[in-house]
Amino acid sequence: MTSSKPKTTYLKDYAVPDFLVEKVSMHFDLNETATKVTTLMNLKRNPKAKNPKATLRLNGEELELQRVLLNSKPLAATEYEVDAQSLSIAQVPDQFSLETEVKINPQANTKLSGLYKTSGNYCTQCESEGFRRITYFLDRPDILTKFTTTISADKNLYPILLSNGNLVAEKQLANNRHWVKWEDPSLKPCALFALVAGDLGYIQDTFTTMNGRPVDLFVYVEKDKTPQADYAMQALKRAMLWDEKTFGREYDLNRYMLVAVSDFNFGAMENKGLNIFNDKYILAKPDIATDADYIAIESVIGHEYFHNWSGNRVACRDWFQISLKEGLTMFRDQSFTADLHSKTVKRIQDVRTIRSAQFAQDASPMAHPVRPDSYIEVSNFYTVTVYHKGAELIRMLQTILGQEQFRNAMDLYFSRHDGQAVTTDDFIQAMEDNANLDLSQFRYWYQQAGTPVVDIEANYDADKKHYTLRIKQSCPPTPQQPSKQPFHIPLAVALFDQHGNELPLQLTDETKPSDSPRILNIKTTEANFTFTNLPSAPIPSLLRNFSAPVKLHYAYSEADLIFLMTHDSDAFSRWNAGQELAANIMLRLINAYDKKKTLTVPENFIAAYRKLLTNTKLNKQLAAEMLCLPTEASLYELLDEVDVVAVHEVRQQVQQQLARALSADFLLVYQNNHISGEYKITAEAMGKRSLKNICLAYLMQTNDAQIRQMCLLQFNDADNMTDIMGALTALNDSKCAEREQTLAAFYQRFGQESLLVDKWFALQARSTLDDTLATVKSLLKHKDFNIKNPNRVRSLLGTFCSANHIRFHDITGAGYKLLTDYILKLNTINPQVAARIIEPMISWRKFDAQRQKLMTAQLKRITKAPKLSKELYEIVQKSLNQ
Ligand code: HT7
Ligand code: ZN
Repeated sequence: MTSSKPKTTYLKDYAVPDFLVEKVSMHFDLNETATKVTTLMNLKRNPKAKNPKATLRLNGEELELQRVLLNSKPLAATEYEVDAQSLSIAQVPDQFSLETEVKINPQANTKLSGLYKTSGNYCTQCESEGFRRITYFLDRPDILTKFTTTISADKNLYPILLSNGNLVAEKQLANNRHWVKWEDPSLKPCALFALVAGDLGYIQDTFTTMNGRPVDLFVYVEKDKTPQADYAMQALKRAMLWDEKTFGREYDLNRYMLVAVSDFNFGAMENKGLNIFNDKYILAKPDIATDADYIAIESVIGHEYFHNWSGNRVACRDWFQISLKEGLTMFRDQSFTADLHSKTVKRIQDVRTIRSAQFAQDASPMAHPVRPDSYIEVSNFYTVTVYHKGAELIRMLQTILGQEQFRNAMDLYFSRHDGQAVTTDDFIQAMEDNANLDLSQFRYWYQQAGTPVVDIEANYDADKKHYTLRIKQSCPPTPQQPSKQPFHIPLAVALFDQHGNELPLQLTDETKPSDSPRILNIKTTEANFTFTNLPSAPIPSLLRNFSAPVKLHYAYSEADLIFLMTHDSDAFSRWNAGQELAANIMLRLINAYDKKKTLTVPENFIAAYRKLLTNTKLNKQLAAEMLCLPTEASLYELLDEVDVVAVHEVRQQVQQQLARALSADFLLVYQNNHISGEYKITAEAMGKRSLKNICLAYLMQTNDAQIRQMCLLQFNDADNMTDIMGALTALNDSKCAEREQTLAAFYQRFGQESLLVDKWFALQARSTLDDTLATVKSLLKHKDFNIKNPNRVRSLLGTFCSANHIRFHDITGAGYKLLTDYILKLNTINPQVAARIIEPMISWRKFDAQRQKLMTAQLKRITKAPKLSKELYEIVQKSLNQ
């Protein structure tokens, strides 16, 4: 919290630490309101420090200091200084021990950063700067040290006491308390420290590593939830095996623990050997978790496990380098999911996120490079840009280097920097050194914000049989970066003849054709590529597999897009062509809507959809993806000024016209795929479920009583959550008795399952019915709404504001006011959550004048909050001033 203007931290000011920590021992005497934390560390001056006489300044926040001992001698109050952020000691020798004792209040910690209580258990969250809320320390990621942790607590209330590393001693104490000692042999930053204490249930298993070492695996959950932990355990074992096979990475400790908690600011945290998860990414059984939940659980468990190498053994030097570990680890978890399930479907889903959320961030006042160069509050930079665009950069490197070179370069990176805290430049350097490549221009991807635009024009010369692609790249200005250097863009290209044959690709200066598709490396603002030996004008397939995170402009005709939708040899590109076709048609209709013209979906588009529905050979998951129209958010990215109502109405109209024209086909596909049997998480079974549920959603657009009955039947008969949610989702935008009935039945049946109550809140928040704002207001008063639980806040308020554009952007401004009321409450309760849910309001410049006025009025209201958190200050200030 701050009353004065918060300070900005700049990458250019990075300096090595003045002191190093050789080792640290901590003791936690756990108590709900007054936990005593004793920290003993061995410190020495850093020989590389600029100032050999520097004052020792330890970070610390909301700590009650009890005593300080230097080389075992208590310091007098005059020998140190304490303020709200630090403990400073001016006179220290070159090498010494320092012991501090502080008191903290875990029960009052609603920020969920540091040590806090969740559902009766204790847990910690230290990344990025939570450790300083536990003890005074050099809380920066380039301080790597070895931790020993002892914990004492009431034995009945907290029988399980966990920390990083290996359990080396346990004993019984007086007053029914017990004591444990954990030793972590690895070097780690304090951000990876963890402690968990509680009355938890667990399951146990073993994984034998590629070198034959057994690792004991544990999954800890609330006591009655152990039957829901099996899937997580199996997912962990799959991740461990995959990382050995794909990247040659072996786990290093003897023990690996996962813990599920119900109050968590994020998805999960990769603490060394003791990963802590938001319980929604651990708990699963078919009548609780949807197919999408199962896939997400496996991917998040994989993500945290993969961090053991990318993030923990090779750590970040400073918090500007978050993408070094997050972009890389996200790329690794994306590859894991793609390998275990469908490569195409995974790619489609990831590209959707980039196009709707990341492109939006790149165009927003919070736009920042993958490696930001300044921040006020670092927790604001765990963003879709750092994670998802960061992962795209790694994917481009893999494309540029080729699979084999990339794997070798990864080996070099891991072995060169094992046990170090490094930078994204070090990562690129390893790529360059291994492949003997110059990637200096590629580095701009880390340094420059904004989404590059690639304009392509094609020309066919029938006499010479030449086909030329004229390519231009540009990048719009972003805050602090008015002009940009050209990026190194790998553009994957294939050419097709009229019959759908892929053509050999030979550039004019080449002696023979190369494999298709090929990568055109674009490094300048303008580049021409001329292909030869082409007997007729080809149809180009550009940016295949979304080979770079750019906006591609090429004037495809509708006929070309329909051709690619059916003939492109790459399934991703077939989906992409369908999306582009749909988006073009919808943009035309948005224009017509503004001019009050009738909205008619063209016949050729309906015919293309009919073809999709009647193609029984098409992979069902892909068919389901292809049937989804571009989201409202992705259409926003194609418009200079967003007309919320027009976008919504047009999307609705297109759905309705498709549904009416193709109702018989939708019904047949629904029936053919609505088959019962044992619930399986196979591609085939998931494909059937997603295809039938999307058909059901279309059928509901026909406003037919029989279809509503079908939804009801599916809801009542379903033996799995995917089908239950499929029925509820299909009914969700219709004012009908069946909707009321199923929503009530859902709560009645699952009201005790907190993760399902989240789904129940989210469903209602997402409904486009005109009374949703009122419903949300009343749900905020529901007995199950709890502002201190981030999942609940995200499911109700987060969903309403980020996924229900038409109701959130209500022209009265009531949605903005509601969000602001809660942001102001969350400002003190949990500023990290507040800073997430404010996002839909920060890009107010994209909207019409009236909405702009209403949003800015609410943003200004936030600036007047008496104790505005750094998290909100940074976002609101950037939103209003940039
Ligand atoms: N590395 C983890 C980041 C994280 C985090 C950051 C800020 C505030 C709270 C947080 N909880 C977890 C998560 C990950 O990417 O694996
Ligand atoms: Zn991560």
